Amino acid sequence: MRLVLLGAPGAGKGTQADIMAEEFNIPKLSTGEMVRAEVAADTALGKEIKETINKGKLVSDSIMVDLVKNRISKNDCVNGFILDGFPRTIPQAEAFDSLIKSLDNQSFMVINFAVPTEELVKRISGRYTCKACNAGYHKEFKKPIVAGVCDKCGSSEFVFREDDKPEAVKVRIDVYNEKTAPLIEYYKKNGFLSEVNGTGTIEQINASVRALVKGFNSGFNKAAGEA
Ligand code: G5P
Ligand code: MG
Repeated sequence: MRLVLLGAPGAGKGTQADIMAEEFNIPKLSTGEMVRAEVAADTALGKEIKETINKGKLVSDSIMVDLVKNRISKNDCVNGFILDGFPRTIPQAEAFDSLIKSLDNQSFMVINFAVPTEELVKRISGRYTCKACNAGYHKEFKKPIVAGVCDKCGSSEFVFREDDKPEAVKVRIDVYNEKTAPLIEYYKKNGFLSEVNGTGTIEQINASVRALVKGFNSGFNKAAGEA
């Protein structure tokens, strides 16, 4: 299964990608995590893009397309993957279409999470992640089972994202509206788009995502069987 998750900053892409990746045993390819890892490791690329990311702006299309191309060519992607945060501009979507065509032209599903801006800000302002394993939490919506201890790895060190500061969040939302929101129309036109009302609990949104994926997979298997 190939799944592309679209949505504004804080819409829940990463949260749902983690759940679905575990359930389907396919990797989550988060371009945000990829670029943050470059910054944390202080690589040449990390140095080049650090300021852009921290200010809430987009990294260039050519860098992002190369990162994704490389990542998708790895063996663990042969049975599918979940893209979280890519594509994010029309040129990235076009490059992704070409990449899929050059691979095997197998269809993919796009799910867009629609969440009102005030809710996005609430989600982002309460978010924190485990420093050791990157598991995501929220002060109100997703607390660890044992306070102060990561559910996944037991670490007690947590971090906040530099680009979750209010000035950068405002830029990220503006950039989303200008560059990424047009992808909704792009994928509507080619018929790949499904939409989820992203307001609710994580479990409620997950139930909607699962229902859509189930429908897509059964249609896909039927088509494959008929071919
Ligand atoms: P990222 O890392 O892709 P954004 O801005 O697209 O960053 P972000 O902020 O990571 O997206 P998300 O993944 O959609 O948001 O949201 P999330 O973390 O799952 O959820 C947010 C919070 O709400 C969490 O605390 C969670 O617990 C809670 N929550 C989640 N779901 C629900 C729900 O259903 N209900 C409730 N009540 N709560 C919920 O990109 C970062 C930067 O990297 C660069 C750019 O600089 C970008 O700004 N970058 C790229 N640049 C160019 N092109 C690309 N393709 C790029 N990709 C990354
Ligand atoms: Mg995310």
